[in-house]
Formats: sequence, structure tokens, C-alpha cells
Amino acid sequence: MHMTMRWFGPGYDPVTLEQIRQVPVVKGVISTLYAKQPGELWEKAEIAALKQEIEDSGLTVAGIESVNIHDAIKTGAPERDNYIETYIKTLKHIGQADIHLVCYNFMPVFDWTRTDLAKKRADGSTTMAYNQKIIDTIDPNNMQALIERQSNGFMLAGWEPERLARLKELFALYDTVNPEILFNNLKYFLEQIMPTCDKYNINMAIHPDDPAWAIFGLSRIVTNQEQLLRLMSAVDNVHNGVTLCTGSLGTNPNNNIPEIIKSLKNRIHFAHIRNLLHTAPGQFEEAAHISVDGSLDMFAIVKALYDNGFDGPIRPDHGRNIWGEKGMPGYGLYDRALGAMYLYGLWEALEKHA
Ligand code: DNO
Repeated sequence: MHMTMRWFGPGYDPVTLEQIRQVPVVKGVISTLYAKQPGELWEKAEIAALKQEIEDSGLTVAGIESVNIHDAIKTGAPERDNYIETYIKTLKHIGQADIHLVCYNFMPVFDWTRTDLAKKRADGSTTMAYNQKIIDTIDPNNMQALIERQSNGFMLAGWEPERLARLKELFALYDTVNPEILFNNLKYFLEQIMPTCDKYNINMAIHPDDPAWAIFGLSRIVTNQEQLLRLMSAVDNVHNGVTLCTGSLGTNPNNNIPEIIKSLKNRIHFAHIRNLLHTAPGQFEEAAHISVDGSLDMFAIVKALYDNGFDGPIRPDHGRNIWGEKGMPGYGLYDRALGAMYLYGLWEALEKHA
């Protein structure tokens, strides 16, 4: 296991590499070329510059989150092969830069979705929260505004204004894309990229849908154990793997995360570990990482990863905003640093107790 933190890159992340470097045990970051639109080629020089900046600070690049997938690939549009070709070139450039992990998602239109980005908690901290009742009544065209209003002025991953400005067009593209079609489009994409992943030893790690159910009538196909295992066997190559995101899978209380971890065996390449608190059916808020603050048993989760022999990067995931920090929602420095320490502590105890 390698403890990492996410870093959005120069000009986008208010947290500095120097700060991350001072979080004990964090030796690497998970980063990206944040300005890249889905479908754009990642040039070798751009990847090299990012890597250089990170390495100059004494950290390593533990992986990329994300190389986003163009809607033509997700919807299976005629031009998908051109976009897959570009994706393959990007993977090649990433592999040549000696980076071997790529996190991505296959969610239609919206990436992670929350209804409140700064819900006040009893201790005065703020956190991100979700209420299905709001989603059921809101016009999806207003989602971008709802998120942007609460973003503290930061661009949030997956909520790129350029793409979401075309929301009506995007919804129309997915009109006929039922879960089976979406699954087949994902399978097709993975089959095309696997030879490149094999050649450069790149682990593709799909991120589960967040929340783990369909929203706004859009298909979602990465929400539970059965769907994850179906995907693993549909493209049965070790480079087709998973980002084990406890905060996404954990939105559905029926998902038994330790059991999911066990069943995925060696196909977990990356772990996003955070806790959340179920407040009512279809409602949750993001808690501090520690078990006692939320609904997930973090010890059982970390133990399941440990028992699986997990040796990829882990990162503390969304944190609360604490100590007056005006951070990017979910990605402030302080609570994620606390999370990293706690998760590492669990791991150390498991290792020493073995
Ligand atoms: C949100 C993140 C997601 C994730 C993507 C992966 O904070 O967990 O945006 O990075 O879904 O492609």
C-alpha cells in the first residue's frame, strides 16, 4: 500500500506540493492534466512537465485521476473509434512517462453528484451531502449552477462548464443508451485499449458511480458487486481493474464493501477511502474518515484490502472543510491529512499484528 493524496496540478489546486510533502507517509500524488477536455490528446511534453514539477518537490506520480472518456465512446457513436485511438495515444504517452495507473469513470453526463457542498455539521465543520429528494425535483439543467454556486470559486472535477453548457445535447445523446448498451460500449472500449495497457503495464481502474444508483433517468452500470464482477470477467485482463471507492459504493447501505473487496481479488488497483454517514434513505453526508463518525466500518474495509494483499496507491478521499480552511469542496488539506494518518495507522496496526 502506498499512501497518496490527490493534487489537481499547478494553477488549480490551492494545496501545494510542499504541504503534501509534509504529511508524514505521503510519498506520492495522484494527479492529472486538469484542463484537458475528454477526447483531447495528452502530449508527451505536458505529461513530462507535470511529472517533473511533482518530482522536483520530492514526491512521485502514483497515478493519473482521471483521463476522462469522451461521450462518443460512452454512447457508442460512429466517431468513437477516433476517440479511442486518441485515448490509446494518451495511454502510450502516460506509459512512456513510466506512469502505470489510470483512474476513469463511465458515468453518463454527470460525474459524482451532491446537492450540498457545504453542509454545516454539529462541530462547525462543513461537508458535502446528498439528498435524493432534491435530485428528484430539480431540473438537471440547474445542477451545474447549484454546484458552481457552492464551489468556493474552484473548478470541480467532472463539472467542467464547457461540457455541461451543452447539457440538453448531452441528455439527447444518452436517450437510447440503456444499461446494456452502456455496458457493451464500456466493454468495447476496454477491449480496444487492453493491448496498449499490456504493452506499457498500465492498470486501468474504473471509478464506481457516485451515488451508486441511476439519477435523472441516466443509466449507471458500476454500482455494486455484481456489476463490478461482471465487468471484470467481460474483459478478463488484470489491467482491467477497479478504483475501490468506499464513499461511492458506500452510498448504498446494501453494498457490503469488505465483501466486494474480497471478491475483486487482485483487480483493485487504487483505493479511495472515506467514510460517510447515512442520514435517511437516499440521503447521506460525508463524515470524517474515522469509523465512529460515520456509517462505514473503516477497520473492516482496510483489513479487507490488507488481507487481499493490496499493494497499490490509497488516497484519503473527500474531507470536510475544517479549521477555517476555504478549500476546494472535498479537497481541503487538513481533513484529508487527518484521514491519511488514520488510514495509515490502521494499516500499520494490521501489519504489526500479523
Ligand atoms: C470526485 C472524484 C471523481 C473521480 C472520477 C474518476 O471527487 O471521486 O470525480 O475522480 O469519477 O474518473
